Amino acid sequence: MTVAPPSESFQTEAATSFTQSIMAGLRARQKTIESKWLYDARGSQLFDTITQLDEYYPTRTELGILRKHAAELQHYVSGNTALVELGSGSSTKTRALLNTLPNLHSYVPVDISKDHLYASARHVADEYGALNVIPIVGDFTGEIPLPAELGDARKILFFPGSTIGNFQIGDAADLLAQMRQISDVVAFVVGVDLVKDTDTLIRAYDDTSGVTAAFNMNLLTRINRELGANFNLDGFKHEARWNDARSRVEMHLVSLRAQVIQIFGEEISFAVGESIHTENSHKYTPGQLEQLACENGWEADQIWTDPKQLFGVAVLTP
Ligand code: AVJ
Repeated sequence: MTVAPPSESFQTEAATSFTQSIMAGLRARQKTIESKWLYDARGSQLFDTITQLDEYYPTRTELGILRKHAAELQHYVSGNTALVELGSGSSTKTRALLNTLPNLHSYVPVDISKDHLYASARHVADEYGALNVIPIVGDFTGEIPLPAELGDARKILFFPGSTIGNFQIGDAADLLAQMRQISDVVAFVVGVDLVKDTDTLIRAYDDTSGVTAAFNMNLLTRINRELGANFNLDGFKHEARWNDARSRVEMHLVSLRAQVIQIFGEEISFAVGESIHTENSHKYTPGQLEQLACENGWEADQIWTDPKQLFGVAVLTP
């Protein structure tokens, strides 16, 4: 498999987009940073470590569900069928599908973090020699530039990891509606973390070993490195909060004192206790997930869960 590096223009555009997003977020009344920026190379490594933590149940639980049920997806594979994975980091869960669906013709991982994407795409290509692996660097919240070589292949969309939970409900609805516009989709497999007791949820986002704290704080390191800001990490702390009204875990970086940071010659001030809101992880009930799907052009064909109902994998059909 030959994987052409992204063009120079893509990289410049990405840098501008990052700058604009960070500046807009830090100027907001409730300071915020878009969670997609968590995943630079270091952030992606830290997230891979998070997935192994005792407290962070979603990855292993979803993997167990996929290993138990993936064979049922064979029903959707016939002739030229492609697995299109949205937001593939290490494609760890992908292997549960690729191992069980040997007749897949292509695998198309789509991710914003190009280095991570290309590395994991090469590993998949090496492991699954007969599979046509076509990595696409892109932000799946926009138009996905699916490769022309897919032609009229039937597509199984794969959106694991409860990444849909990062989206505000309205944006999640828009994403489902957008995915519904992709041609020749026969199934859309979506992993979603389910509502549960607050203690379990908070522990999953504020582990005792501090890996999630490092993941969140890495944003400030990235902004210092890439935008020349002067955040002093000792002046901030990671915080995970349960927002019951919005049914979501929120990650925040809380200022421990009144302080001012400089970025691009602009001063951004923080009151003591003021936070930068860096991520939302929305939690659904199976019923809420089914309703969201049905309102946006899909049928909830099945929702597979684990015995403790911690996590759900929905199989949506057009
Ligand atoms: C990969 C976005 C699904 O929201 O649970 C893990 C990211 N953030 N720990 C999640 C995350 C803190 C994860 N997603």
